[in-house]
Amino acid sequence: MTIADETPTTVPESVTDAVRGARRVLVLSGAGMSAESGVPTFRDAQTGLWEQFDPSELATAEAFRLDPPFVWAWYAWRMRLVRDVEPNAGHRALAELADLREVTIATQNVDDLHERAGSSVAAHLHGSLFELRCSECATPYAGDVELPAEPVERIDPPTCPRCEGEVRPGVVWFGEMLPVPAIEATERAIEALEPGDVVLVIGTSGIVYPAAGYPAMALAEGATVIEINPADTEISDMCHHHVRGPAAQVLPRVVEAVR
Ligand code: BJW
Ligand code: ZN
Repeated sequence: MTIADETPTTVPESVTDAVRGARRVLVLSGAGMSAESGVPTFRDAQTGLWEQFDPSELATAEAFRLDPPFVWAWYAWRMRLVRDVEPNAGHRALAELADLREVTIATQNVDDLHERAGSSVAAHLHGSLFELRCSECATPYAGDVELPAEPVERIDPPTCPRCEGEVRPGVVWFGEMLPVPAIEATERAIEALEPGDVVLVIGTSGIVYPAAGYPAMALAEGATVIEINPADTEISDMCHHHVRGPAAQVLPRVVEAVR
């Protein structure tokens, strides 16, 4: 669900107090973080050409193996979409928060909007749309890629100059291992949390593991866990605080109160 609610969201004082009192802030972000930039969330109804396809069935190595041009066209369209949008006020607020507190960002997002807002991202848990590699020999691919201005049903993926295998996006599909450095960076950030530190769980439905398990791990370290999401999620119950509003509205208010 993409929500750009017109109703101003109130950020409770308990939330701003917690962030103000924290030494470290760990940000665990998901697709809702980029919704107000115009990037549909992962589980938003697919539109147009991919309408009748379940995104979790497209985001698999099996789907790519069965029909590489179909899956590649979906990713080429999403690369184009992300390239053409801008970070939102939520991304910018988190970049500013790093001047005020020790901030670590571990994102499930495969876009680069945190970085383009000025944040440094410790972990891209599900990889990146733009880090292409060969699906056969894993050689990184740096060649040109055609990104369609309009959705196209099938586009042949580029081929690897080394082995002629098909090039794939550098994302983590279901059933694939997450990048070890990303897991390690996230686990280190969680282990470094102390009571009084804060975890902001922003715009994730909390259903994809291992990322969905990180808020519980942070809780066990004694951190205060705050969910920022317009909707209830699988992990809402375990969070200390919920701010039921869109990230691009809520985060600037949180950071303003800490400034
Ligand atoms: C807003 C908003 C606004 C809207 N502001 N918020 C343990 C238990 C059960 C299963 C497993 C398990 N461990 C592993 C598994 C299997 C599997 C898994 O978790 N399955 C579950 C679905 C049950 N996990 C894996 O396979 C992972 N690999 C792995 O664990 O390897 C080891 C292993 C292998 C095999 C067997 C066992 C272990 C890999 C997971 C890879 C996920 N990849 C994807 C695709 C990436 C490429 C692509 O984008 O195409 O990553 S799936 C997709 O979901 C994408 C996302 O990063 C991820 C999470 O989605 P997210 O961010 O939560 O988005 P949405 O759309 O779900 O939610 C958006 C939220 O935003 C909503 O809540 C809205 O309300 C909110 N919102 N507007 C704030 N303005
Ligand atoms: Zn290759």
